[in-house]
Amino acid sequence: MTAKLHYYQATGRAHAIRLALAAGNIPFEDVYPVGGFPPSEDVRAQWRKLGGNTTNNVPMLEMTDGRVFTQSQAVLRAVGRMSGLMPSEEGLLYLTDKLIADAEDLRLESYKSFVAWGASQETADAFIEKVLPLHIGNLERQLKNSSGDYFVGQSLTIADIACYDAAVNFGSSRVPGALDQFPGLKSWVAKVESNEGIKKYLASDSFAHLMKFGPETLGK
Ligand SMILES: N[C@@H](CCC(=O)N[C@@H](CS)C(=O)NCC(=O)O)C(=O)O
Repeated sequence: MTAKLHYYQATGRAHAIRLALAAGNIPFEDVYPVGGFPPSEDVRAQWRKLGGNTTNNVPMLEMTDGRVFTQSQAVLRAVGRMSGLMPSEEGLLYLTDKLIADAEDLRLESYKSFVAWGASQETADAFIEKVLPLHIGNLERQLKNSSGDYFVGQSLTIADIACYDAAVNFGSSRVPGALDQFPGLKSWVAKVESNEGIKKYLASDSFAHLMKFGPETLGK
């Protein structure tokens, strides 16, 4: 038996969780809604039954021992604790939480700029020209302040995974070249991708078959 990650067949809000599971060597399988997107009322009812929330339940991680985790940021932290990707020192915990929130700020801005989901071309263009560079620059600034090659010192933590997901899946995959002005982040991206578990996952069929956010999401 393996853990089940309930979400759409897309990167979206589940992807940092997938990367953390991969880096932490926690086997998992993706469970997609029958009928795809948008989910049917039956699917939503199943998610509510399993996750318990009357609002949003996916991404939702169902563990082999029956525990079910919802809310992407909380799921990411839970996986971080299970897999040793969460720092233990108090000061480093604050920094980790703060970086996860910085990543979420970028993700929220990115979601606001999807032309296919109703954003104006003006909003999409502002994302490309101003909003994304602002957020990417803020990440680069903090990476420079780190005592090591990763955001929180010398080893990979869930802060790196959250920032990687935001900078790449919600940033440079939508705006190719977005990291070109940020050499520190560019070499850090290569480091994150060289993690054994992440490298294997990014080369897998499971990853290849996911819908990713590309330049077309910005009306280009
Ligand atoms: N705050 C939640 C938001 C979850 C959310 O908005 N999920 C979207 C997909 S990205 C959804 O379709 N949820 C449907 C549902 O759970 O019923 C989280 O971060 O997990």
